[in-house]
Amino acid sequence: MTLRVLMLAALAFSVIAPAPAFGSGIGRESPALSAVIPAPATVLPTNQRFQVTRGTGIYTQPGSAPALAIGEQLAQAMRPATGFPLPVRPALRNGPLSPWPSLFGDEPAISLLLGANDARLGPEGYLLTIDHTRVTIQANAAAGLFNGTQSLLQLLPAQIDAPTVQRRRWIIAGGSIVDYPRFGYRGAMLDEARHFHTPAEVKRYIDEISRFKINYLHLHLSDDQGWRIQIDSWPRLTEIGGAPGTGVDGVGGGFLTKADYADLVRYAAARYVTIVPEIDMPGHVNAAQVAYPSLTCDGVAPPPRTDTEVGYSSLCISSETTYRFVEDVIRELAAMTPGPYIHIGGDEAQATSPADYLTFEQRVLPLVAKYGKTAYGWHDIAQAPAAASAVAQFWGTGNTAPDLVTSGAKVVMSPANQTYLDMKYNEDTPLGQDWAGLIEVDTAYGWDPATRVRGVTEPAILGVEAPLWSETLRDLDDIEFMAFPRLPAIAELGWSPAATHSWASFSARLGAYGPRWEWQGVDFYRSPKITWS
Ligand code: TNX
Repeated sequence: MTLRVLMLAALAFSVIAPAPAFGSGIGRESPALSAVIPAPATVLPTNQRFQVTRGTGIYTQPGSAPALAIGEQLAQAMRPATGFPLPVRPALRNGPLSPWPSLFGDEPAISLLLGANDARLGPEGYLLTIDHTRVTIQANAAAGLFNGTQSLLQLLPAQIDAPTVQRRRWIIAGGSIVDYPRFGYRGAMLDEARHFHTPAEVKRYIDEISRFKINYLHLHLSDDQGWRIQIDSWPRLTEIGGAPGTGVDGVGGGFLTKADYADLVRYAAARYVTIVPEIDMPGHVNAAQVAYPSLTCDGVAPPPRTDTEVGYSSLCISSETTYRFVEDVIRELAAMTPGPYIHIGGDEAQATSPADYLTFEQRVLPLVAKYGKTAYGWHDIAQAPAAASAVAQFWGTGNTAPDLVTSGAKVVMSPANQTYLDMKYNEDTPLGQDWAGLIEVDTAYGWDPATRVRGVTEPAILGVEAPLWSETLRDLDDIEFMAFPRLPAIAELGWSPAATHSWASFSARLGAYGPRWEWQGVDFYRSPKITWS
């Protein structure tokens, strides 16, 4: 009773508290409910609208620490620009059909509730309903709530991403969204080997990709130039392979300690992104051989390399030292990785004979399972029968891959001429390569994962991934310029139902997204294919 009176007093105070001087253009810049990238499965607008005010609270599923954490993340995303307190508290009452979250009666509220108990949604889907009194996100699991909050943020005016208070009204279009992913794996890959990117840069990239419901970040942690992850049983890998000057052109260097890696895993998990570590083998191992000459067949250390050639190094397939090394690395990686996958590379092994390649993969693929993880590799691994229980990442440019079709492996689609974020946009792009072609944003968007490779159909496909190789990319601005706006195109192919696929719709939504990247300080490519707001 007393509590109720106090609450009413608080509500009254919030009503009479001095209102901020709002600017003109009320509601004008609120996106339509259909503005979200990637496109939701179903969008049903109404003519209602919800206004976030100084009195708005965020209410979360009682007893759920993840829901409370997601509520706090949502509040943190909304506080700087609104200047509102947006208190986050567990809801008192709730139910899947009648979410009634608040202590305050009909105070405007945003509620994040679990127990949606809706089979369509799976673990990552959500229902978002918006009317004039409340915004409700319901999901079966926390990942779905997080995804719902990412959609909600895109429904606020673009200024929501501004770092300082913006005087305007925060109106959200009314209606409902039912949303869930087409594929469970929607990845981005970052090459840490060619140029090392610091944990702070990787975190920022995680922030940027998770806005588009990307749920895996694949880190390419070793290559000919450098070795970027601490392995206790082979310490020279990072002492030498991560030393200053080990980046392409002798620039940079560095590596992740186990503590750095654990911190990244945690940071990613809080954004519902799972880290997939890759150690590339049997090729792309020059840095490891510089550190440990016993990994060559003749025991002679090769010179360190900071050029961008590929296909010249190979582990010694007939040597037991090789397998001791590989097993140590896989064991340590598996122990530090909570996610289900360990990526063992397997691409461009031109310095390994075909017979040796098969011998190697037949022996190494099962080692990943031995340490409780699913083996994942570039599509070349599909030649090995042991790849039947693995995941193979298609990185070709053609539309055939016979080994992939017969192998039984699950497939992640990364066709190089559509998803490679290190390809130039056009001939004049100052960064990037062009061996797989020039990739404008319409090319990145213009394909279907389920028809891309003959015989690899929807049931075999785990998802899509957009790799970003970093031979030419040094800092976060470079990464952002190559990833955006192409990464959202790949995210939409992975998330949205095929029936929603429309360049007209996507390009319009992308154009309207531009101001968000500007407020976020993301250095995106202003593609001439898009009419930017
Ligand atoms: C090919 S695609 C590679 C990488 C390069 C990339 C540059 C693949 C599996 N291997 O070693 O960095 O091209 O675009």
